[in-house]
Order: sequence, then structure tokens, then C-alpha cells
Amino acid sequence: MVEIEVLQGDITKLKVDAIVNAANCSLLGGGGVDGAIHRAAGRELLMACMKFGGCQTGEARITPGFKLPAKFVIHTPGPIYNDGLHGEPELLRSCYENSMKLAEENGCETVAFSAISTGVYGYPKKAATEIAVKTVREYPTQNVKKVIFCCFGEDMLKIYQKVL
Ligand code: AR6
Repeated sequence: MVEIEVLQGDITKLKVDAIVNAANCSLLGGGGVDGAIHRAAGRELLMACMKFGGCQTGEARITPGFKLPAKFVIHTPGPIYNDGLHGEPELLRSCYENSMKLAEENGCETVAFSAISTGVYGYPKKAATEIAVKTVREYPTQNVKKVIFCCFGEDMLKIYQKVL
């Protein structure tokens, strides 16, 4: 089973093989963690993302990290939370699965996830955390040795610690 760690901080500072960005379907940047990642990685990241022509909710794409300490950025648009009855849990699960798949395929050993959909997209934090932890725990890994859940705020950190 993959080693799991939780920490509080800015994901753009992490020197890991891949960080996972809570993107939107355009993959062209935005606010929140997406904005922070694009600012820190530089304009080349935007250029690389433009080539994909967008990405559906629950899918994922990988780019180099450019100016980031991380080797790769995995971009995944999470679901916008409505009432939980519009496929949100399944889509959020897909985000984690497809991100793990890309990390595996690209030989990543360390992967740091942001808390996908829990900001602007309004996914209830505890429910999102349970999906994140369960999906990563259940994912069959070969290359990935360690997953870090990177929490921006203390409230999120506490939720992760409780769920873990
Ligand atoms: N490092 C780690 N986590 C962060 C950072 C950071 N530097 N900054 C924010 N977070 P959000 P979403 C946390 O809103 O809900 C964007 O505009 C934040 O506290 O970034 O998936 C995209 O372009 C929260 O827990 O992503 C999309 O349009 C988590 O990251 C939309 O927001 C996710 O919050 C996606 O919304």
C-alpha cells in the first residue's frame, strides 16, 4: 500500500515528482491553487496546457513543471458541487484515479494532491476528503511510493488528519 502523508502548505513549493492541480475544463488557469501553480510555473505552463484543447471533468492531463520544483503537473478539473446527486462523487473519484494513473505511467514516485473541488467548486470538505483518501488507498501502485495531501488551511488539515 502507498505511504500517505498530510501537510499544510503551498503546493507550489513542494519538490516532488508530480503535483496535482485543481484545474478547470479549459486548463488555461484560473484562481485558487490553479492560479498559484500557473504563476509559479511561468508562461510555458500555459503554452503546454493550450495544446490539450481543454479537458473534461474527472479526466487528467500531464505537463512538465517548468519553473516549479515539481517535475510534473497533473491537471484535473474537479466537479462543481451541486447537491451530490449529479455524479459529483463519481467524478471526484475519477479525478484521483486518472491522476494516479498518469503519475504511474510517468514513473512518479512522489505525488502531492491539492484538495480538488473543495474551494471555488464548493464540494463539502469532509465528503471530498473521504473520496480522496479512499481512492488513493485503493489504487494499485507500482511506481508511486508516496502520496502527500497538501492542505492550504488548518481546517482542511484537521479534516484530513481525522479521515486518515
Ligand atoms: N497550495 C495548496 N492548496 C491550495 C493553494 C496552494 N497554493 N491555493 C488554494 N489551495 P480551488 P476548486 C486549496 O478553489 O475548488 C480555479 O479558479 C484551497 O484552499 O483552488 O477545484 C480553477 O481554475 C482548496 O482547499 O479549486 C477552477 O476554475 C483547494 O486548494 C476552480 O478554481 C481547491 O480550491 C476549481 O475549483
